Amino acid sequence: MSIGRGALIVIEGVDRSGKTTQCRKLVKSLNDRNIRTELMNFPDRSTLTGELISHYLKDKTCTLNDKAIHLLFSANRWENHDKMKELLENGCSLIVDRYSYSGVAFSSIKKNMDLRWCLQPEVGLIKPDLVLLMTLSDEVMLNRPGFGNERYENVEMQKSVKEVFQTFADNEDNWKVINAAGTIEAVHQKLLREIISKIEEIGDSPLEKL
Ligand code: T5A
Ligand code: NA
Repeated sequence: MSIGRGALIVIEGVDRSGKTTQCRKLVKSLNDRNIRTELMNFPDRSTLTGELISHYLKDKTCTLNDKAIHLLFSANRWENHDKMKELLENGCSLIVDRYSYSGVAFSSIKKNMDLRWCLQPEVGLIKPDLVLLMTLSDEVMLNRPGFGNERYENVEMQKSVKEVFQTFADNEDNWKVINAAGTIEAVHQKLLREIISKIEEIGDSPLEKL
């Protein structure tokens, strides 16, 4: 495979759809095929903004203005922007566990939060070459281990988030919907196929911005 720039691949989906499980496997499979790839995830809880975000998610009594937490999630992506750009330009592909779309989906469904306002702080971040949306029925989602521990992990909110994601999938370029209900291995193979064909397609096309 020629050494062009890396591809920016984003995995989105409701909570517990298996994003983190799949992202880890994808990075391994791509590196095994000599496609240099790194894993990133948002929120990145290891940074200063990430610590605040993690506290907000874990402690449901913590009150924070909805716009303020939205901007923190966005700042958390901007903190990683330069590093992402450099890796991509140096030929390293990135598998990213959640990105701006989670930011917009989870905030815009809140009362008095406007979708257009929510999109603004994301403008200028690197545009993904491919967004893979993992979908799951409500029943399967609720039966996955760990659901319900953090803020936002409730059925009502997840249903609304799902609708926002579907709207993105219907209207944006480069989105593919993947049924996440199969076995881990079956879902992995579907995702891997899409990613490899995207990497072959992008060649040396310039990075774009949101
Ligand atoms: N958020 C995020 C915002 O509000 N704004 C933002 O800008 C961003 C980026 C935390 C929250 O932050 C919100 C969204 C979230 O509510 P997070 O840290 O990504 O985001 O959330 P996590 O809790 O870490 O991850 P999720 O709940 O989203 O789970 P995943 O990653 O989708 O699922 P995963 O891989 O951890 O798997 C869940 C369980 O299911 C099993 C796994 O073993 C695991 O036990 N599993 C399967 N079981 C059966 N069949 C399969 N195919 C399976 N795949 C996985
Ligand atoms: Na996750």
